[in-house]
Amino acid sequence: MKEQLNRIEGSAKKELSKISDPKRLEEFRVKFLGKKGELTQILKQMGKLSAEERPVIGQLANKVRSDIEAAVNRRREELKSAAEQMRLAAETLDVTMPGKMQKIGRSHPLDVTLEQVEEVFLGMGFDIVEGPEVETDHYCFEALNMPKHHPARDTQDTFYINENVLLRTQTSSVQIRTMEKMRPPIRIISPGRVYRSDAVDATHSPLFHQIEGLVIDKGITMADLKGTLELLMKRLYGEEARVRFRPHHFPYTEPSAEVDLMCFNCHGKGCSMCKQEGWVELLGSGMVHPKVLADCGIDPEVYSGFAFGIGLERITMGRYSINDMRLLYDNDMRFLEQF
Ligand code: 2NL
Repeated sequence: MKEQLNRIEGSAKKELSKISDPKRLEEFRVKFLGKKGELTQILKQMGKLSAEERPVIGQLANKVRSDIEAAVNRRREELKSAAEQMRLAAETLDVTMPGKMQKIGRSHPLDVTLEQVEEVFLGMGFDIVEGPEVETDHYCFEALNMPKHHPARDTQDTFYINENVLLRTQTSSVQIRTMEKMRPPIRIISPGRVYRSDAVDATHSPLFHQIEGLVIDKGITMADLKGTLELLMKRLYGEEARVRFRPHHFPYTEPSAEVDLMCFNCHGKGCSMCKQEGWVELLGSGMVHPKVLADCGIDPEVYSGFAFGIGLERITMGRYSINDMRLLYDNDMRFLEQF
């Protein structure tokens, strides 16, 4: 019996060292120490022993049991800490690894210019007003002193939806709507999409963007127009920007002026960039025609005002030396990434 016990202890310890997962360890424990385990089977035969042998074998059996128990517990702890070590190793973060590059979007050059223009005018107390792109004949032409059969209404230039409904050709329609609703003083800009039935080329697109401005109050003069636009141009093109006002004609302003910017390349001398002019045309402007004011219910004897219209594409192309308008619409990443 003594031999049997020693053999069990020996084979238990040998088997235990090979066990590497907790499930097998539990099976092992049941096999040696459980109610039907090998050790119990032997202890059941204790009755056959003599009175002298019984305490000796009993003591040995208890020692074997507690030895195996201790070994099982030790092995369990070993397996637990090995598993923990493996988990920690798998979860280790190397904070020195290079990060994944995130592609960050950016503003479109047209948006950059628009936001800067808006900022300049917000700073001067203007409101930003938007309105419908599908307009009626009244808001786009009639109210702007362009009656039926006026050349500007030509179907060659305007997208008509029906005889009375069209895609706006300028955002003046928004200014008219504002003048009909609000009493002076009025200080607004109206940015937005406008449409002309033009073929696409380097300087034309059937859809482009305009920013119009309108100021109506008592005592507004051409000097206010000049000061406002000069400030805008210096903000957009830098303090060294030089502008000139050149007489022009629009049906909705009187007098009217086009505003030119001195060519940055040749400083007015004339070069290939300004087509030998020395100046580049930037925008149209003027004092709101008395008839336009009167038709909106504003007394031209009491109030006066100025208005202007800027092509967003044109000033953006000027600022970044972009020579083809189509680049602004193609969404080619190689182009957009440069801004
Ligand atoms: C251009 C530049 C311009 C206006 C737009 C305007 C608006 C109202 C009354 C009077 Cl409500 N004028 N806007 C004025 C001058 C020029 O646009 O080159 N247009 C063809």
